[in-house]
Amino acid sequence: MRSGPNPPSKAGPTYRIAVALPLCLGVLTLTGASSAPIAAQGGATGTITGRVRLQGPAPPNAVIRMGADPRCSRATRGQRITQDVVLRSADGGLANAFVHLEGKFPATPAPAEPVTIDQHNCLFVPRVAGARVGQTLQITNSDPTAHNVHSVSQTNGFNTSQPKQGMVYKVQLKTSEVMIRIRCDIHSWMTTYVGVIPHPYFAVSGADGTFTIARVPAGRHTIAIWHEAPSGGRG
Ligand SMILES: [Cu+2]
Repeated sequence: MRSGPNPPSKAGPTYRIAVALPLCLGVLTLTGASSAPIAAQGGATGTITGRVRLQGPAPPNAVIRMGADPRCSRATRGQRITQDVVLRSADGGLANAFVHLEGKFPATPAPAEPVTIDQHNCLFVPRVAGARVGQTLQITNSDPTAHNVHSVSQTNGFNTSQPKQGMVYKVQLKTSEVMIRIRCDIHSWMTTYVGVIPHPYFAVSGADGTFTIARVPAGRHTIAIWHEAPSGGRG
């Protein structure tokens, strides 16, 4: 693990981080943002970029058998659908890590647009998402079969059926939570996770493991990284 600032640019300092995440929760402390030149700018912000990497080979993802619902089987015929718990790029990048800053930040309004999750071909898409406290989560059933969205959460709980294609469910997320697990009670293999954060400083790592958190206030920050793998998706 290493961290450190690049020379400040017009857009603000950029921090590049390489994180080795051997399939466990990782917490990275980023230092350097509190250096005098940056603090002296007053109100300065910077961009944190990083890459979550998995050392060693990725464990195999289980194949999903959709035979319990012929409509799901038809939609995915000829495809090898897997439970994409660990997605590792050829050079070690780990996708679907939820990265967020810890600590308190000045209050800002949540975005008016919702965070969207689709149920497509009997899978939740995306598998991992992030949202603000107060933001709306919108879940759509795009399949010609019945789904159900059941949040396994104490404070952001919901459980509703979506029996028809095209149905849309909206819910306002009330409290911070890392992570809400949402499942479909009809199709046991369907799982998605949503991290709910009281500030805008979070990201989900992409296919190559990279992430970007923009407009971060100058200072010393701690980054927390969550990944589904420790519980094997059965949390
Ligand atoms: Cu379902």
